Amino acid sequence: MFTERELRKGLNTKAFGNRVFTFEKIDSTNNCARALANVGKEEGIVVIAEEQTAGKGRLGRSWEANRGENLTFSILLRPKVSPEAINLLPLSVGVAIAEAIERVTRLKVECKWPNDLLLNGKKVAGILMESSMKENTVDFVVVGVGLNVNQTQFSPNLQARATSLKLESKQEIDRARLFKEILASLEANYYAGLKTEFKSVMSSWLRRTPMLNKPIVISQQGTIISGFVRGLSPDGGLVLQTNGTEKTLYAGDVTILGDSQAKQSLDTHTP
Ligand code: BT5
Repeated sequence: MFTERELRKGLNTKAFGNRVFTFEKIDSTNNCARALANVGKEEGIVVIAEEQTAGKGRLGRSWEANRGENLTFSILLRPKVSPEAINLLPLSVGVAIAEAIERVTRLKVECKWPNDLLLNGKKVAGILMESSMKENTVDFVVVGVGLNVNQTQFSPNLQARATSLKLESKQEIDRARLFKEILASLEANYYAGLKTEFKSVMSSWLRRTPMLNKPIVISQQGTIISGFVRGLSPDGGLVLQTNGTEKTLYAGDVTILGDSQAKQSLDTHTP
């Protein structure tokens, strides 16, 4: 099991990871980080667990990760930005993690809106942001990261869609080293992002996405919308061209269509 000492040794950050709470088993690192936020803990503390019994995704979905093989952690942030700006924060986190993974593995990481990282088209990481407001300002944000590192077997429902750094690089990854690279990268991107209310991250995110000008289908709690991705709005929404008009979407699950699927479902949306 990780120890705080091992995870902080050689860590090159100012505030991120100044305290690292390590757990063998916990319900969800996001829940724990939120509880710590509610008792006034400072920005930069991290909660990391070898196993989560109720790891969460968005909208009540679950995050599955084998014990001791991955990175599942949450970081507490108290960004002094407008509430609208925090929609861009998961994009900044995605870019930061992608950069750290590339430094350690040389694999090419892509960003998928709103909160996924992909390797060869498969999901390698998910980001879950939970925020709390006080009098119309941001009180705190907990950013949870689930990253598949050395896991090589996934449950049947995930097998076709999930991958890990080990599966793609054919190498066992030093999780503690990767964690420290990620924290340093997160901190650098976060401080740089604060200066522009995270708008500065948009160009790096767009460079990393396979979605631009591609046909997609987006599902929003039962409603399905299809169209071509045209970019990001200034507050982190996905700009979609659909039936000749542009729409900005703020939530949903995206499927990027392959050429043959695109022809079938988007004949009427040719740009
Ligand atoms: C996410 O949600 O991708 C955000 C996941 C965040 C997990 C971290 S772990 C540390 C922290 N503590 C928590 O409790 N959570 C955070 P979403 O976009 O809703 O995707 C969830 C979906 O991804 C599931 O419904 C599955 O289809 C799929 N999935 C689950 N586990 C996966 C895995 N290990 N790899 C790839 N896909 C997975």
